Amino acid sequence: MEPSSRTSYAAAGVLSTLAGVAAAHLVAALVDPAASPVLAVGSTVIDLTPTPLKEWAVRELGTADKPVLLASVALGTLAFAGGAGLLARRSARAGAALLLALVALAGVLAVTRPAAGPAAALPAAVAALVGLGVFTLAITRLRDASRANDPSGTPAPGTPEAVLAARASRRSLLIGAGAVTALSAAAAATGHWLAGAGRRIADIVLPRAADPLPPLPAGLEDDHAGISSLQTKTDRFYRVDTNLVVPRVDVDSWRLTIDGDVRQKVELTYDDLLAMPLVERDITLTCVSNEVGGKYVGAARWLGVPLEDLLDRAGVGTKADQLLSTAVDGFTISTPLDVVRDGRDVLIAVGMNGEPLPADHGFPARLVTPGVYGFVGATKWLTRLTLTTYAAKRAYWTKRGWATDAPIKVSARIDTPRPLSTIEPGKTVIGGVAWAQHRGIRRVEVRINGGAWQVARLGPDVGVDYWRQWYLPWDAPTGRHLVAVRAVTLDGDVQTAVRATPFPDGSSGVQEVVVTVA
Ligand SMILES: Nc1nc2c(c(=O)[nH]1)N[C@H]1C(S)=C(S)[C@@H](COP(=O)(O)O)O[C@H]1N2
Ligand SMILES: [Mo]
Repeated sequence: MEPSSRTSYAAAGVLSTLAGVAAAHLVAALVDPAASPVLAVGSTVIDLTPTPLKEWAVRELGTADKPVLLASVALGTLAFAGGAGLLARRSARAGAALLLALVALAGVLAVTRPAAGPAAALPAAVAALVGLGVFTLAITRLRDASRANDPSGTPAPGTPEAVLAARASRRSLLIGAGAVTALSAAAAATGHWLAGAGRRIADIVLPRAADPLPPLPAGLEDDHAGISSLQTKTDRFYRVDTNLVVPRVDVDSWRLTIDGDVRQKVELTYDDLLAMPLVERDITLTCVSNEVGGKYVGAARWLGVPLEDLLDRAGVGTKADQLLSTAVDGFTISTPLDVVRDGRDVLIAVGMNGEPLPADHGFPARLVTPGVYGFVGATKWLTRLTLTTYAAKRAYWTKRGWATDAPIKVSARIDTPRPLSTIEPGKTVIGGVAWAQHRGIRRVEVRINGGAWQVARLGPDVGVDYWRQWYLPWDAPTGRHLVAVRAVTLDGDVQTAVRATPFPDGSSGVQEVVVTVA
């Protein structure tokens, strides 16, 4: 066989897999977007990833962790597909069997997802049909082509007829491959477009709060460049979740159900929810994976229905000790019932910074619980609230060893100067944000080169559930300096210097940055 033949067989495996995956993606868009093979495999990898590896990925890759994972799954799949193609050079049946095994795996994973419906197997079935169809066709063509080059075939090798025949068969193979690629791309793109259709978020007009908050005061960022803005812009708000692609919820068929230990089960449509009295609250969210000085924290104005109003409608029983919230994809979060019922402003939020929640942040509705890390109180794409017990049900992260109750630890962050930066000597400021949600910040202190803790000036007070901007004017002398910061809560708790990793209930320690003044 000619040297290019191995490549051709491997390409046949890869192309037919691409065709199968693309067709499945299109069908998935129509029946159940998350059942698309790539997503089903990727999501399972996420769920099975051990906690230390996940922590590493969040730390080292940040929000790039998901593209990296998707690319790895895609590369692994294509390598496997290429292998199946090579195998088919010896035995077409063995190659096909290998591909079928790959599809079967994706199918099983799609069907066993927590939120999988009866249609979840359909995309894999289509992948098998299309993928194996293209594969069989391609392998048959390749065999014919190599037979045409074979000395035993007609016409005799080396004759002009043979050269022409070989060229023609190569051309038809290339055209076939091109057609498969183009059709696959079209199918995948259509699938993507379909999955994004429905009532568009941008077309939704939210009602106003019954008692709207005044606009926020001017923040320190106006006077001191580098300090995080008092309100985080929605498109700059950190995003943390287990989703490879965020759920696109069809708001017209979406329901919020409150069940479990309640007097009566309550079911609300999106419009029912919007018809309830809405409130506005300024609340800062923090992720438990945030390292000291990290960026997984953001402050926004949320519009929503007080959770208490919904619980009152349902009538909470006496047995429950946790509020188990479930997202549309089956992801779960447990929030201690005594936390959500202690009078704090827990919301079923529908709006963020004056707009409907974007898909990334939980459209159509999410839970917002001030004072606890996101993994115990900020369920996005919320669809069910179940009053139950910790003995009966364990949530996604609880099953993986993370804390059941996780109040946010007091923490201060230096935004400016940047770590390891070089700044000019003379008058400048050291500044940033500090948070201790639901306890509030009394004081922020800065220490330069191990000297005394100096009290920083604070920005506007937006309430105990919100972060506080701070700055310390500094006449920076030339040299290398070590700057540290810590915060003190309203109830006098001083941020500890004792370091803790994010696992299992949040990081601690004091941030120190090295700055060169020259
Ligand atoms: N459905 C769902 N909700 C979720 C998560 C998730 O993985 N899935 N992650 C939680 C975590 S760990 C955090 S920190 C917050 C982050 O919210 P944000 O992405 O809007 O900043 O969402 C929480 N809600
Ligand atoms: Mo988180």
